[in-house]
Formats: sequence, structure tokens, C-alpha cells
Amino acid sequence: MVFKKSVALILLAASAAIAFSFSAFTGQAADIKLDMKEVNWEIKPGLTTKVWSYGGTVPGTPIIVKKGETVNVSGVNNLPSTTTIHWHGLVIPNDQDGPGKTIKPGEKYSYSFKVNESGTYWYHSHYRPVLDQVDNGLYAPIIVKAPEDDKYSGDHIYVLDDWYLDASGNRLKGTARGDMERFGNIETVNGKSGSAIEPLVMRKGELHKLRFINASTAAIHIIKILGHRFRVTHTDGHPLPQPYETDVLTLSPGERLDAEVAAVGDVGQAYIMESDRSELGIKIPIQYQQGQVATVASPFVVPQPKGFAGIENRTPDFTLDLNSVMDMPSHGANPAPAASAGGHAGHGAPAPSMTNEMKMQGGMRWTINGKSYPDVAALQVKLGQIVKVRIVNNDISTAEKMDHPIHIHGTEFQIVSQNGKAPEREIWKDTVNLPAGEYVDIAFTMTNPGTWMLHCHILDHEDGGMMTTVVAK
Ligand SMILES: [Cu+2]
Repeated sequence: MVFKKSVALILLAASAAIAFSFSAFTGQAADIKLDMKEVNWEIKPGLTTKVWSYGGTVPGTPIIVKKGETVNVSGVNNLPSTTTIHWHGLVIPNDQDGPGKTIKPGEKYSYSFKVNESGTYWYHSHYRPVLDQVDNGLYAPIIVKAPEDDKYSGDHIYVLDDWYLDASGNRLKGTARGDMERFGNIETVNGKSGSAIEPLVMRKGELHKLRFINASTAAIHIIKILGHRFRVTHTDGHPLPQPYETDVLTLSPGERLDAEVAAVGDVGQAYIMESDRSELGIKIPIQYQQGQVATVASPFVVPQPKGFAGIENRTPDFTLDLNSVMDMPSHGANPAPAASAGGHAGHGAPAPSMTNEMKMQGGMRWTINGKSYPDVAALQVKLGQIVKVRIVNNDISTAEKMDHPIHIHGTEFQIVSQNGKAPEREIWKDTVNLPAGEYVDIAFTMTNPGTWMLHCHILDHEDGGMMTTVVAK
């Protein structure tokens, strides 16, 4: 076993140098050099596009450290734009969080922080407008390993994204779907699409750990696994006191899920993990090697419950009402959209219900409590205070109902209830999706002082104003 594993690691390390494989961890040091630069990236044979990258690949350089290590990142911005790096999900000092630390073209930069919690996190640009920077490829995983993670037969990262490209790989403007968010027509796993995606290789009896990260700026990814089951162990990096089994994983932008997969299949059989839009390219083949091993038991360490006692009975300290408004175009309150809306004639949405194209043309804003960033009132909280927030998605008037996955920097939060109902199990997250018309109660404490972002992770919405701050003193 030991021999097999070490050989596999060497082989995968070698292939990483050539093809940028995420298939196994290669034991990087905690001193990371990042060269941010524009490169040509092959999504699949015959389809190459220009990207902005952390270190020349998409996703960028994976940072893989152990719990308790200090991460030192240094590098240079060789992009044609100012940028920032945000360490999504990590609870670290405010001055290391990213958005406040701008890096101009040609400037060197450095970050240093200790990682106190294991889990699956990611880093990405947070320089507004954030949409273009992340959409161009400025994202990568940061994995904080727990000791038990080494006991899996394999530990794999799957970063999901979508791209809107023409047949020559040129970036298209607009969106591949009817709505206004930037959805792509090509979807990728670890920067690759379709047959260019590396297979998940298993041997009967093994137990593999899969870490999914949704780096899309707007797309929700729904991943099915055929012939196998997922056992979900972590949400946004946080271990579940009660893991659960499922055939389907749903990830909204910014979310992560860790799941175990037991190798119960047979050599010669075809299995696949794929998205519900697999025709766009997310299809991960599962291949079996000859032979089998003694069934590997789960090394997952079940955490102690740590939910806030009695929190469900408390009145929320803050309520955030999510919505969108159109600043009306100059030709008045009753525009005739059909001619100019581009292929959406005939659905006949009456005022005041507007199509998204209408909203976009009129100047769309996304709001929290009726205001857009930076005019939204900040949430003023005390360090250590248990803060309960109700978030309500009232954005129900659009032709296409809008989800709003809300992310808070600098903390993790407990899902207290969804639409007034307690969740089936204790869940901690840093990004929670709110479908239109639904509401959620969350609770958290801030342990580090500072001004922390709270925003929708559909980046069109974030850039369009659905953002505020939590000020912790
Ligand atoms: Cu949103």
C-alpha cells in the first residue's frame, strides 16, 4: 500500500509539471511565489483562450498547507490591471483578507497569515469590478489539510467554472443564456473541458476524497455521480457533525463541498461524474484499475456540535432584504422593449415586472435594504458578539428568478434556519445560496476586528451593488 501510494505521488507530481494535474497533492512548502500574468490556456485540444492567471495556469497555483502552518505568498502583478487577492473562507486578520490591499501593475506584493482551520478554501481577485477578473481566470484552490486527509486512497480537487467563447477561443461579450448574468457556453473542471478532463482513477475497495469548488461568477453547478454515491463531509470547508449521503451535489458560486466516494465499481465498466449541463463539458470519467484492496474505512473525524445554544429563538439583530431595481431609462417608465431586447420579444411581461434585458438596458442595480454599495448601512457588531442575521431574497419580480449566494468575509456562520425551518443537521458555511422568495437565518461571531465584506457571489450582482460590510470592533 505504502509503496503503491508513493509511486502514485511521484507519477502525479511528474504529470503536474507537464499538464497541471490536481489529481494528488504534491506537498508544497508554505512559501508561495505567484506570478500574475496573462497566458494562453488550452481548455481542450483546438480551443485555447487568453486568461489572467495566478502562476500561468487555470486554476492558478494550488496552495496546499497543513493546519497551523503560516502561509507566505509573494509575487508580482504582471497583469495589465490593478488587482487584489481575497482568501475566501479563511478567518485571518483583516489586513490580510485582500480587498483593501491593492496591487498595481508591476508592483510586488506579499501576504502572510496562519491557517488555523483545515478545509477546502479558494483564493480569487476581489478588485472591483470583480466579475471580469475572476471570469478571466484569477482563482485557485487553497487547501488546509487535516492529518486524517492523508488516510484517503486519493485526495482530489475539482474547480468548476464556465466560459463564454466563440469557436476560436475569443471571449464573447454578454451571456450564453437569456438573462443578464455572465453565463458561459463552455464549462470546465480544473481548467479543462470534455475529453481533456483527467479521469478519476480508483481501485475497488478504495475511498477517495473529492473537494469541489465553484469558481463560476454566476453559474450553479449540479454534479451527479453514476454508479456511486457521495458522502458529504464538509460544507465550505467546515466538517459536518452529521455527514450525509447523496447522488447529487449542488454548488452555487463561491461554495465548496467535500465528499467521500467509495470505489464500488468494476474494471471495464464506464462510470462518470457529470454536471446537469454535461453537454457544455463537465464530464469526469471514473476509471478502475485492475485488482482490489481491503475496503478503506472513512478516516473522517466527526466534529463536536458547536451551534449557538438557543439561537433559533432569538430575534435577528439585522435583516438584509435582497432585491434589484432599475434606474429607468430616459425614455420613460413604460419602455417598449421587444424591438431592442434582442430575441426576447413576445414574452409579454407587463410593467412593473421586467425582463432582465430591460433591466440591463435601463441601468440595473442590485440592492440590500433598498440601497446599493457603498450606500448600504454597515452591520456594526462587537467582537465576540453572537450576531443573528436574517437574509431575505425579495428579488422575485424578474422574469428569471434570481438566486443570491451571500458570502461574508472573516468568519464562518451557522445556518440557523431556512424559510423558518431548522436545517436537518448542523451546518457551518461562509456562502449561503438564497433562491428567489426564500429567506435564511444565520449566526456568527467576529473574532478579528475590521471592516469585512458581505456580498452576493454572483459577481454581476456584487459589482452591481449587492454588497455591504460588517464592521467588527
Ligand atoms: Cu446575487
